[in-house]
Parts: sequence; C-alpha cells; structure tokens
Amino acid sequence: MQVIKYPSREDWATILARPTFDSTSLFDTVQKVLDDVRSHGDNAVKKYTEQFDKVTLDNIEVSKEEIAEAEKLVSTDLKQAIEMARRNIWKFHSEQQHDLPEIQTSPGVYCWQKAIAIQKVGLYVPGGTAPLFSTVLMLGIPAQIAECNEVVLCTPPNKEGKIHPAVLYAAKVAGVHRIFKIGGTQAIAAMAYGTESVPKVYKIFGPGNQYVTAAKQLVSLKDVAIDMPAGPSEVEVIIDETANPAFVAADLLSQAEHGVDSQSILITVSERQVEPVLEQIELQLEQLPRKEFARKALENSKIIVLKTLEEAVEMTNEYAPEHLIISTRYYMGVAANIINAGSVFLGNYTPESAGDYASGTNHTLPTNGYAKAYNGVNLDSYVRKVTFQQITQEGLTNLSNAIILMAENEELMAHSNAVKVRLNEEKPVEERY
Ligand code: HSO
Ligand code: ZN
Repeated sequence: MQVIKYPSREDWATILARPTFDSTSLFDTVQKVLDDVRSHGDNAVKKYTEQFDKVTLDNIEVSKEEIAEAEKLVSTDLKQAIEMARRNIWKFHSEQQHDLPEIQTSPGVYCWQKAIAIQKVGLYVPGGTAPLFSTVLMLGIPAQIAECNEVVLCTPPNKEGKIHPAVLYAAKVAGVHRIFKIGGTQAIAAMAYGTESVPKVYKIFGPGNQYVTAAKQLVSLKDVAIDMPAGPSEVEVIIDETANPAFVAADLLSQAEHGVDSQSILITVSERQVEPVLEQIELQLEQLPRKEFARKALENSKIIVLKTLEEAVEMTNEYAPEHLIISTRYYMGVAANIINAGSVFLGNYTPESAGDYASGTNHTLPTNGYAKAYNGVNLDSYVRKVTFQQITQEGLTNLSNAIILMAENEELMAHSNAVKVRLNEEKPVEERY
C-alpha cells in the first residue's frame, strides 16, 4: 500500500483518482452479442454460453427439481444464517414504505402519489470466483416487498451446467420467480429484449464484470432501466488514534479480497497508526485463501495521513466512497458531516462485512464516485411513484387564470383552451367521489 503523508490540496484529485477501466472500449464487442441475442433469442444465448462458460445446455431455465436438490445441499447452519440475514434485510427494507398523503395544493385541487411496483425486474448475479448468494438476497428481497409481478434471476452456470446451491437456495428464500443459467452480456441481452425462454424485464439490477457493465449501459440507452452505473468495489476507512489496527486491517482486506481491481483507502489523522496497520495487513494477508487478489488490490490502495478530521471529511466527500467506515473517538460527529458516500459504518464494531451480509442494509451501492449523485439499491428502486390528481370545478376556476396566462405566454393555445372550454360549461357543480 502506498503511504502518502500530509498531501497538499492540489494533489488530492490525483491521489483520489480511481484506477478505472473505461467500459466504452468494450462497446463494439458487447453490442454484437446484444444484437445477436436480440435477433436469435435462446439459440444465441446457448451459443455464447458454450463459448464463454464452456457448457452446452438443453434447458437454460433452472428446474424445480434442481432447486429442491440445491436445498438439500445447503447446510442447516448456512440456512439459519441466511434466515437471519433475510429477516434483517426484510425489516430494514419494508420500513422504507412511506405513507403518501393526498394533498390539497389549493382549494379543490387534490394531488397524491401512489407507489406501484415495477412489474418485471431482472436480477443479475455474477459467477466469477465467489458465489455471491448474499447479492441474491439484497436484490430479491426488496423486489418481494415491493410485490414485483415477475422477478427473474440470471447467473452463469459452471462447466457442469450447474449453479451454486446457495445461490439457488437464496433465490428461493428471496421469492425469485424464475432462474436462468445465463451469464455476462448474453444475460443482460436476454433480460433486456426477452427470448423464447426469458421474459423481457423493465429494469435490470446487479453487479458484474466490465462486459456486464458495458452491456447494462448499452441496453439502458433505450430498452430498459438499470439500477446504477457500476464499477469495482471500494472501501474508505477513517481512523484516529483510538482505532484498533487489527480491525482496520481486516476491513481493508475484506474489500481487497473481492478482486484485483478493488480499492481500499485508509485516511488516518494519527501518523502513529500507519505502521501497526501495515503490520496487521501483512500478518492477516498471509492467512487469506484469496491473498493473491487482495495483494494485487492493495497495489491500488493507499494510506493517507492528514492533520485533522475536518480535512478527512472534506477528502471523503470529494472521493465519495461506496463504503465508508469511521473508527474515531467521536464517530457520530464525523458522520454528521459526511455528504457523499454509499453506506456508512460507525464505530469499532461495525465492519463492512455486517452490511455485506446480515445487518439489513443493502450492499448494492454506487461505486466510482457515483455516490455523489446516486444512492444504493433500496425499496424505491423497485417502485415508481405515479402521481394522481383530481380537480373540482371550483378548483379549476381557482387555477384557471394562472394556467391560461402561462399557456398563452408559452404560445400553446390548445393548452389554454383545455381550461377555457371547461369554464364555459354550464352544469351543476359536481360532487367529489
Ligand atoms: N462488498 C460487496 C458485497 C459483498 N461482499 C457480497 C461479500 N459478498 C459490495 O458491496
Ligand atoms: Zn464485500
């Protein structure tokens, strides 16, 4: 890890620059796959599954028998853990349902909103080196709470044509309706356009590699909505002299083990913490089965020493981390000034892993500085708030001068007429029902 002590402000932007990959360079390759799936449906999907996942599938949909089989393979302990996570994710996300009151904006003018679920949603869970069944819970449970009509999951099969049992079990627990053995660009295309087997969805959620990211960006130009632009996962940790170096190192490593392109940033206002944290990283790294990923990721990672917590907050707001851990004496005071972050973890006993799995918050979060403009996945991601209004004759009379004048000044006479014809009508005053 690179250690940077007391950098001058002019250097902040360079220090905080992410080692990002430009997914637009993949657009041509990805577009060809998208077009092929759009024109040739399941046949194209199967062809790419052979090419990329090295398996020939007769049936790309996971059967009921396969789900039942997977359920037997998941241990009771893991099922209990998944249940605890499910309950907390359910609790946290169902509290995000808010009353949407009917408002009278002026006499006789009634306006309200109704949250209506997006009817068809597609979830993508990558295969890769780790079976991310926790991501199935994070994406599936809010869809279940929102009551989306059709929840489809795509995830790539292994060379035996199988999906990790815990992924299938989590999908069942999260109420996913249909599961398909499709990965990468072909999965995004299948959900965006629909095939003979895969229903077309209106919004696609979930992480993925650079090809998946490029595919999501391209399909979102006109065919389907996406959750958010994605990039490699990242964590920033802010500490002072009160933080425990072993805890800090473990948090930095838990991010680093995700993949070689992950980034861990440590900001410390106590220079004395640098050595103990580095020692702990070396010590713990050796024990990790995924140490090669973590070691590579740490090459992109930095320890930054700053003078004050005010500066640390300012730097954080500029970086806008996906995850932010604050392990300082007065962490609440520091947190109060954070405005750009995906998810914030406070105190010495709140590791990112808690939010990754089981505390209840969602782990699908904005990376790559998008936390300045986006939030993570939550219940709102699965609904649209449709507005309704009903205006009485009296209400329209009250608004009429404003509407007519504004419409005529925009030179849109039909708009103005739509009010005038109603004012001229001589009928008894209607009741509201
Ligand atoms: N830290 C990842 C989520 C995850 N971690 C899944 C473990 N499994 C992105 O927030
Ligand atoms: Zn994680």
